[in-house]
Amino acid sequence: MPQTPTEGARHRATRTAPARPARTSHRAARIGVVAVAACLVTAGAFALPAQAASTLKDLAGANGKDIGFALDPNRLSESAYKSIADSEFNLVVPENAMKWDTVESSQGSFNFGPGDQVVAYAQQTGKKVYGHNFVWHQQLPGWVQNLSASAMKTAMENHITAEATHFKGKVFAWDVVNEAFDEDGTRRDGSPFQQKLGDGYIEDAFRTAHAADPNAKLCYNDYNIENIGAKSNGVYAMVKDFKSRGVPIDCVGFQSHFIVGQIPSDLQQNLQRFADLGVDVRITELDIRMSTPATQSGLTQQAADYKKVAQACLAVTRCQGLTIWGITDKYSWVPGTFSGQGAALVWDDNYAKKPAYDALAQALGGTVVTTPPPTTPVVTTPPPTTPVVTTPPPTTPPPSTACKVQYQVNSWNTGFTANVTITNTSSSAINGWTLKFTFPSGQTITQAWSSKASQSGSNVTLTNESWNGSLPAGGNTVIGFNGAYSGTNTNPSSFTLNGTACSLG
Ligand code: 9MR
Repeated sequence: MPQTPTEGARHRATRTAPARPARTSHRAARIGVVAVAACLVTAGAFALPAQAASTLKDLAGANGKDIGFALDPNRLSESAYKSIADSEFNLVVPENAMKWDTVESSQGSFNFGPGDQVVAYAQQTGKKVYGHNFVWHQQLPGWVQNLSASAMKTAMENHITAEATHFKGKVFAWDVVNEAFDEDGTRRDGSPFQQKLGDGYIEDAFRTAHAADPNAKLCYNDYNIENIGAKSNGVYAMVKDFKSRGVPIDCVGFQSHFIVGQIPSDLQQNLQRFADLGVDVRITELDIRMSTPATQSGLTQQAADYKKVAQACLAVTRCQGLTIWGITDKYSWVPGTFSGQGAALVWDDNYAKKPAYDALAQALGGTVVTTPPPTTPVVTTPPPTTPVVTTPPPTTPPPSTACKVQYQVNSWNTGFTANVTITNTSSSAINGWTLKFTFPSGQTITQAWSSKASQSGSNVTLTNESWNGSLPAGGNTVIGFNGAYSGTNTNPSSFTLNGTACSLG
């Protein structure tokens, strides 16, 4: 089937195709915003999306989803980059550090240094590492391309075995094969693996990776497969075939290099049909580009688009999360590939949050704070003849703590991330809180965020930070921590807040 202009426009592999203008007009986007703004004004409310207190990591974690970014370890020396990387994400993907040209630029000589740096950073900051990638026709050293068929098969198997073995237990999932399909849904003719080894190389790659690291999740990753169409149908047929024959495939990555206003309307449906084959799905390389310089309406449309993508993933149980292909527009791959386009990420060139940040946070459940309309104070002046009655000062009832705790955990190997939502279910505000619980199976906290943690034996005490100590009646806060365990990771069965037992839920 012929390549559609939309598909061609979405990715740099077809960068000669002119990028189509966004389907949703800027005018439509403006009307949308005005309508929302008018509605908020009418209700006497203002929106503080994304509540300064919650990071994307807190919010995604509370939904049991990963929120990742493509990391260039060389950028960590920049404090603004590092501070966003540290606080906003619970997963990293090495943007280039684990690709073939870095890892094995000459045959049999392995350089895991850059990948090790990514792993070390992830371990220090409590993030999972998603490996990218073993087999791809790009960033592939010339020596591989020049091999005979049988030598290439051996080289591919050796490469996968060496890399999977080196990172075993440190990388929880891998893009085993990347971008192996053409736009018409057939195997990519331009891949040297396809040319020399034929269709069977993909299956061989998955079986080899599984033999080297049986615990790693093994994924197929591609672009322009986010909609239901010729290309995604080709991948779908392969996954279905693999599942029916027991080829070890666990997941499919949808890169999602989008253009503003062109998020496929069937994204969720497409993710779901893959999930229904019995694989996990994931948005793996999200960015949403526009013509530069960015306009306000472009940024507004982009925010709506980021939200749509997050909502599609949230709506699919097997969608493991979203990974954004970088942090700041300053270092995105887009302008270097698509001339005149960029501004595709969530932080701008100066690391300021773009509207897309709040939109993502809201999609992930960030609170919108609404303030009731101001009520006109009723001034009552006592009539002059009324005798002055001295009323004793009202006695303040002792503050009652009633609370609900939701404990959500995401475990891997011997580590886990827990997100704990504390809700004040009483009718008065709580000012300052201490949450206590006991770990039932010897877990230890290695790093906590949004609270101060201390642990004595199995007893854990978490106290509020200065910014989340006040919980209005009905209000909540999400805190989290990483931990280590061995054997089982049983959830704590009860929690107290300021000494009072909380309900669970
Ligand atoms: O972002 C990556 C960029 O730094 C590299 O120069 C480029 C090389 O082709 O690869 C970029 O990442 C790609 C990813 O590995 C696979 N999907 C498409 C991404 C954007 O090109």
